[in-house]
Amino acid sequence: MGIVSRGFHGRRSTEVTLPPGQYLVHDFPVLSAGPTPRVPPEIWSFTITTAEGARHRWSWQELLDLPSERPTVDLHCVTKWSKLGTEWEGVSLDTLFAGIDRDGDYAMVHSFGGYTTNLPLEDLLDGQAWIAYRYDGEDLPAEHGGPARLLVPHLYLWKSAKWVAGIQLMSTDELGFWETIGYHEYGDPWREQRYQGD
Ligand SMILES: Nc1nc2c(c(=O)[nH]1)N[C@H]1C(S)=C(S)[C@@H](COP(=O)(O)O)O[C@H]1N2
Ligand SMILES: [Mo]
Repeated sequence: MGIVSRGFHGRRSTEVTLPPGQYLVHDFPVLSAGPTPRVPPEIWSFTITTAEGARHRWSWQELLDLPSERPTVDLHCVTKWSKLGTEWEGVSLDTLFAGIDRDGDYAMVHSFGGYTTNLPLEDLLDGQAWIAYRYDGEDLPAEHGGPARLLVPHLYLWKSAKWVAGIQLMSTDELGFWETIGYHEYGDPWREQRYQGD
């Protein structure tokens, strides 16, 4: 694991530990597999579909009307950059899943533009994931997934789908965009699960 000096406080340095193979960046790289979709808030909506097919949909205004949280989290990209202490605002998936039948153990996340990524439902719950619409005190820029993206920072950042449109629950696991072409189905940066078989 890389030990990185985060800064100096008086004469003592504060050291932080990065996941294996990662290095620290201070800018915010943009990584998109295709063109940036422009999704006006009037058109944006977010839908949770249960394994049985029940649909729960929020408009942009309905999302904003839900209680929001302001997580400060570290980001770890599979291309090996990590960015620490990023500040977001968004709605917890716990809030969105309240009262919804959790009839599948797996989730496929869908984005405007066609991107998909899969993860276990339990990784979206218990304060681990948000639909984020503000970053660093500003509306989330389109290149970083605005108007809203999934933020699931304990997994490699490809799981944090930008321009998120919905989550489909499934009773069996299926693979998303990167997972289909060889990335790890789970993607824990601390276990360095970059590629299938890691
Ligand atoms: N819809 C969508 N979401 C996406 C991607 C993408 O190509 N399309 N790329 C993923 C990858 S590989 C990473 S590392 C992060 C990058 O987020 P950033 O561009 O805000 O740094 O978004 C993830 N979410
Ligand atoms: Mo990535």
